[in-house]
Amino acid sequence: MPEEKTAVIVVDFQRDFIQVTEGALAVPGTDQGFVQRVQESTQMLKRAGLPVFATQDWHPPDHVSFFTTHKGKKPFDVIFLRERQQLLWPPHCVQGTEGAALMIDERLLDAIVRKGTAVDFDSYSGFQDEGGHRTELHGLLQEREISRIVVYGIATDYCVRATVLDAVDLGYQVMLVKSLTRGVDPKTTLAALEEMEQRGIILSNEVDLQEIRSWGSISKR
Ligand code: VGL
Ligand code: ZN
Repeated sequence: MPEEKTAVIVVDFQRDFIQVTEGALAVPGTDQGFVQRVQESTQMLKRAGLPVFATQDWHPPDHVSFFTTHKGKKPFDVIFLRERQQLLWPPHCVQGTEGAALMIDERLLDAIVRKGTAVDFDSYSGFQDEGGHRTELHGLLQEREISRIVVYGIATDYCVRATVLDAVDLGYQVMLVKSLTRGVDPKTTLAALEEMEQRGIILSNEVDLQEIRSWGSISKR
C-alpha cells in the first residue's frame, strides 16, 4: 500500500484576526497563549517533517466583502451578490498592510497561498473563491502526493470551515485541531464543527503526533 502523506494547513493566521495585535476583525479567544500555542505547534509539526502551508486572506482595498465598499452599509450587514448572501466585514487583510501579515515565522512555511485577491469575489476557502477560481493549494498538495491534511487557524465558522469542506470534496482526509482554532461566533462555530464531523473530518482536541502518525488506524475504525 502506498504511504499516506500528511501536510499541515494553517488557515488565515493573520494580525487582523487576532486580539493581541488589535486586529481589525479580531476573533474571540485569540489571546497571547493561543497565538503562542499555534506558533509552537507549527514549529513542532515542521520539525517532525510535515510540510506546512499557510493560507493568507489578501484583499484589495475596495474588496466586495468590506462594508465600506457599499454605500450606507454597516459591519455585519448582509447583501445579496449574484443571488448569494454576502456578509459584510470591517476592512481587513488588505494587500500589503500590517494587518495582512502572517503571525507565523515564514521560515516554517513551505508555501503561502493567498486568497480573496479578486475585488468582486469573497473567498473563505483556501482552495477557491465564490466564483470558482482556484488557488494553487490543491496543486501544491498534489505535487507532494499529500492525501491527508491537519488543519487549524481562523476562523472555524468561515475560512476554516470552507477550506476543510472543500478539502473533503477534493478527496483529502482531514483532521481539525480544535484547540488551535477559533471562531467568530459561538453558534455558527458549533454548527460548523457538527457539519465537519458529519462530513467525516476528524476533530482532535490537541496536536498529537502519535495520533497523526497512526491516523490510518483511526480513520479505518
Ligand atoms: C475570514 C471573514 C472574512 C476568515 C476571512 O479567515 O475566516 N472571515 N475574511
Ligand atoms: Zn476576508
